[in-house]
Amino acid sequence: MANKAVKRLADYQSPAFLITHLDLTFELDDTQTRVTAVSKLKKNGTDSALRLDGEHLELVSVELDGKTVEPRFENEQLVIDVAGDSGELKIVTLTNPSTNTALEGLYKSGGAFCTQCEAEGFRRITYFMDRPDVLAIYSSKVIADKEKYPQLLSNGNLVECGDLDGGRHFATWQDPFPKPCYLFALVAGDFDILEDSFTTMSGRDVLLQIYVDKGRRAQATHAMTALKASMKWDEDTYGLEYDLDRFMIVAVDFFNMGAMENKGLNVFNAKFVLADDNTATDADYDRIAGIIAHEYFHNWTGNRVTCRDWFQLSLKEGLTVFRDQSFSADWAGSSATRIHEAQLMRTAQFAEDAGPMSHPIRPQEVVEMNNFYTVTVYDKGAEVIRMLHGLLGKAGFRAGMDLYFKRHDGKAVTCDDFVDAMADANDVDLTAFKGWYSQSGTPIVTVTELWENGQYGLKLSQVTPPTADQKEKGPLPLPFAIELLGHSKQVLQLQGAEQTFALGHFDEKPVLAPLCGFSAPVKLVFEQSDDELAALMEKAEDGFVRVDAAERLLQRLVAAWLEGQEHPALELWLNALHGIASRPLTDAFLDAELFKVPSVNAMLGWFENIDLDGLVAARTRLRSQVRERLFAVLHDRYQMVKDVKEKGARALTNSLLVLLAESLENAIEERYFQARNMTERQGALAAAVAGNLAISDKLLSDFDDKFGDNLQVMDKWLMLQGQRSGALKRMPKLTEHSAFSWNNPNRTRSLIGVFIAHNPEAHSDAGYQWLSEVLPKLDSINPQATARMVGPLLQWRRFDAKRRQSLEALLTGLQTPTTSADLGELLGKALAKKD
Ligand code: 7MK
Ligand code: ZN
Repeated sequence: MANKAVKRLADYQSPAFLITHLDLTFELDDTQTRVTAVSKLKKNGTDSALRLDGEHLELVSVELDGKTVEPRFENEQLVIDVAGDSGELKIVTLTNPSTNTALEGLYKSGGAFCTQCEAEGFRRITYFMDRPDVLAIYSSKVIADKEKYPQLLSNGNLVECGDLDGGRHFATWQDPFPKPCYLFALVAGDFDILEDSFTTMSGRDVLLQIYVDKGRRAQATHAMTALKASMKWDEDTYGLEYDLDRFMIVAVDFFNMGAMENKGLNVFNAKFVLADDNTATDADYDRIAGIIAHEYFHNWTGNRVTCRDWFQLSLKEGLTVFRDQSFSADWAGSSATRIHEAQLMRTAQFAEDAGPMSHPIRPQEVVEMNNFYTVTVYDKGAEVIRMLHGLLGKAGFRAGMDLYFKRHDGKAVTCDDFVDAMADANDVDLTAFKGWYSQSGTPIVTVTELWENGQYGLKLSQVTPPTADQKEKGPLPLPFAIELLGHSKQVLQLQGAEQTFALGHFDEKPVLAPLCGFSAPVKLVFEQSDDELAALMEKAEDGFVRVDAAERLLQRLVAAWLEGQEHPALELWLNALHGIASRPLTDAFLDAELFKVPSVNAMLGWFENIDLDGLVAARTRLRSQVRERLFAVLHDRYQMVKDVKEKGARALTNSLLVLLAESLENAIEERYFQARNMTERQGALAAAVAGNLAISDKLLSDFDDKFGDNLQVMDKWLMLQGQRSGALKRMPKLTEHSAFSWNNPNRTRSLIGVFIAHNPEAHSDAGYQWLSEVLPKLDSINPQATARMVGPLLQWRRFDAKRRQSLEALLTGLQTPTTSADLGELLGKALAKKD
């Protein structure tokens, strides 16, 4: 296995040199791109050894102050002795973009050149101090064939362009803002451009451009609208104005992640830019707006103020996710937005924290940085910021943000610097709160009701169980929002391990709605009666509480079923659904959530040990109970909403179709063929697949006929194929299908990633066998994308004895001399002996 050293937060040292300026020249060529990097160095201490990172590069020459030097290699770094206090270093290297299937550094995406440098991709472009605390002023001259690559882009402002011999041309860009190398970007290609402009709060005009594949300009209009709304929102909410004359977005097909906030030149996975009603669902539209906002917001939270080191990743990501979530809630939000955020936390994040990869939002040890772009750093990070926002209030939080920018603009800083700015601006002590940055794991909050002589109160206590990375835990301050049904709402601040709260006099014991709005990223233990849960499910004001109450009822029911017993929760759940479906419709988005049977993945979080077959059977049984008992009333509701041209109605219709699929085969077929947009079409198709209906084959093949030439849309098809019953035996054919490609991570994630995460067939002997063939192949092509797919397999210790044995064998077999550092780190952690 590729052996890479562990890096520790505790070992941080400031850089031995500063690089104040970097002038880059790219002579772009498919297989031999020549990069000339001229940097101005300044010693930053007494060490005279300049150590530069570099990978997959062919070194041509090194000159220091005009004289050729012979560098040495130490620990995979290029080392140059610099005698004086400053100097000018010129390095020439060659790189091969065509064979770069890892999609880090400079690579070809379709016919275009593009780059991805975060976290440590710049070292595949030239030898450099590839760390975020080295901030330089960049200029980049890009040279390429004019006919094939008419557009040459990089960060900042275009300062010069012109023709060269041999049919080539060039463009020179200058970025006036000092930046770390992970924010560098270059794109060269032949695109269509959607243009617009934005006038900032101080009256400057900014040119906005979205570069897309030829013929796709019209599909970028939603992204453009979202961009302008984001720019306005950041001015209105935080007083933050855009700072360059031009803002560019490029949509590319080959991209490992969602998008990237390179200064002035965001690069996006095309699926998060392009949309029209015929090809994108309502959820796609919302996701696009959220990601456009996220990358735009990074211009301040990430670029103007950046991270000192990669352990501080949540400084920019947790904060920016919180900002994009707030934007989405304001802009296009529904009552389900917050529920979806909570669901992601409770499924993916809680599982990550309970597994071998557990880490705090500020990790303390990292092997491969790519493995730490996690739901913990991002989404739990955002929950931590949300708690701060709640604690300080809107105005207090804004004061903290203002002070943060005043102190740290143009600098590379730490999470502590951020929390200190919040504390100082509000004159509060946040020392205990900082525990959220250093402690991993999910606190379990136990709620005990106190009810005596008409006095109602609560005792809250918390413990955090040990995690794979950290044995000792302490209590953390957390906001516990409650509603007393029919009475008041308030937020209780739990400060220590245990606290009691007196809540006043009542004639009858009130019904408690706990953890409103998912006010803290914690698990709840609360022996609330089944009847109270049913009441919350129907009547609580808070949407999250209603969906959570349904889940808590179902958890009791499924636990009983797994033991071969019955449970009264079944009747209560069905009655509550009946009540909701019979009353006048008030919130279709919320009902769309309530009329879903939790996925097997959601159920995994309910139990420590995974009885996979039992959970699959329980889910099937729940669905058939709903159909048998509630068909009439749910079908009435379906009839009522199915033709309403409104987003909430479409969401509710799709939930009802999935719930009733086996009884609605004809309606599903009709809806599929008469769909007015992709939300309806995909909803019908998903229902056919969820119900494993005979009609599925016909609909899937029609979808292929209609959309086979649009691979972005075909990802939806691949995802359904990956999820579908019988997927495993079709895999050889599916991977040969023209919509699939081993080299494109959108395709592999859709088919194989979804299969691993959502299809129980992955957990069969034949499934494990197939994965043992496919995963090494994927890893050799694209380590980062592969590492992001194997998460569910790392939970092997939670499965039954037979699967445990097979999974251990599968994971062990993946550890070979050619395994990537990315996958290797995950396997090593998952297989480590437990003490
Ligand atoms: C989101 C990093 C980038 C995982 C989720 C994103 C990445 C990975 C987008 C890539 C981002 N900085 O803006 O956070
Ligand atoms: Zn981000």
